[in-house]
Amino acid sequence: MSRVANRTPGPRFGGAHAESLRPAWRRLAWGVSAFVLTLIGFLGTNSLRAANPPTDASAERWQESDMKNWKKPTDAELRARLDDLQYRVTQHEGTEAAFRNEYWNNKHAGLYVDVVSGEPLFSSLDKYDSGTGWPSFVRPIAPEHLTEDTDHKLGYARTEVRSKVADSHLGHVFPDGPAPTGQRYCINSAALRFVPAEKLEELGYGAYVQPFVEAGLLPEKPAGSASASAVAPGSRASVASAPAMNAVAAAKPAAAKTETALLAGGCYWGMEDLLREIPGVIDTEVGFAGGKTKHPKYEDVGHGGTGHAETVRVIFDPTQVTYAEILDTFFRIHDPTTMDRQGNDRGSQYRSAIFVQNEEQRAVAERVKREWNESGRWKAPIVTEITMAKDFWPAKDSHQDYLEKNPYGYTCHFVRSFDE
Ligand code: MHO
Repeated sequence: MSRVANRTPGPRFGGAHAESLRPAWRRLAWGVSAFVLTLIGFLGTNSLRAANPPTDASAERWQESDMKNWKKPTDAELRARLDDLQYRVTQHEGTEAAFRNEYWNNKHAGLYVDVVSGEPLFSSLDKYDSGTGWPSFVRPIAPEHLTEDTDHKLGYARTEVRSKVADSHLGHVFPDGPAPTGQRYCINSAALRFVPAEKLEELGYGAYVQPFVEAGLLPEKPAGSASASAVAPGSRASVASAPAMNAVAAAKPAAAKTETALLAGGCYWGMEDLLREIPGVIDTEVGFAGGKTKHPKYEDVGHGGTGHAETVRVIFDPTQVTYAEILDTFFRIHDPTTMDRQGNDRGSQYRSAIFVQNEEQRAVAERVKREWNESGRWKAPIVTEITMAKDFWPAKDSHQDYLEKNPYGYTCHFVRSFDE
């Protein structure tokens, strides 16, 4: 489940070392608005779609020039072409349910286009995790692709966002987004169609490829290029995170190089919820490590005896964040001084552990642990286990990104600032 994603820093970490916790009121406010809008979504439609993996773009090739003379289909045609939810959202300003829509958690690289006309609207390069359960972007692909208008439907002013050509209702924009724009484009998945980066060219969106190339997510265009032979062999691997195939190609796909950290610090979904916010973290997954039992289930691990600890696998880009910086956050988001215990959760499955991938990681882990012990920030000795990683067994789907799916779910984790 390796996902090469682009992430804008989440609200809880301003930088690699920052420890600012998203203020509780803000989390609550988002939670409440998510709940209200979810309710509206429920009342507004009875055809909620389950969260599916991103669908492939339609085989139809899009043409920018067609947009000039584009005519909106009749209402009857739209009803026939769109599913109920797409029709209700785009044509009647509907709102889909939070967390139960196609793209809120889509981390693949690509373009989001209007479901009706195919006009490009948003890029994964501008997508971030707002915690609301709707796809959120810091900006549109270009301002002229949208129209914005203020409405008062919920009793207060909101700025509605519509697509320029098809005039589809898309969602709203709020002024509480992260840097660099401070904007949060909160968009309904049902108004969008996702075109994966590697299909852009083929499906008529070649003009939008370049930013993905610059981000190291797509190879340089080989066709007609003098440098084609130098780029082609290994560069496609940059999308799939595979190693470069030869030295020439290896010069390019630096962005594809990822590193893994395996960290245990109590209930894994609470740990994951904070680790995923670190800028430079590409993907997280919860599971079990440090024990012997093969294919362990959550229930087995909970009964003890498997030796496994609830663990988060963190895939990160070492050009953006170092292993030591990740460990620094690790020592802030859980209490590493309680043996086989985290808060109310007791048992060896809740122990504090760093499962290192190699001797290099072991040396870094030992050093960071020592520095944290010597800093005296924690008032008792740190008991974190540092052992060589063996197997990592992913937990069931419902436990992945659990606190995103269940914003009010149990957690005992938070970021300590230690008044620095
Ligand atoms: N005390 C919590 C722990 C959850 S965590 C995934 C619970 O039983 O829900 O172990």
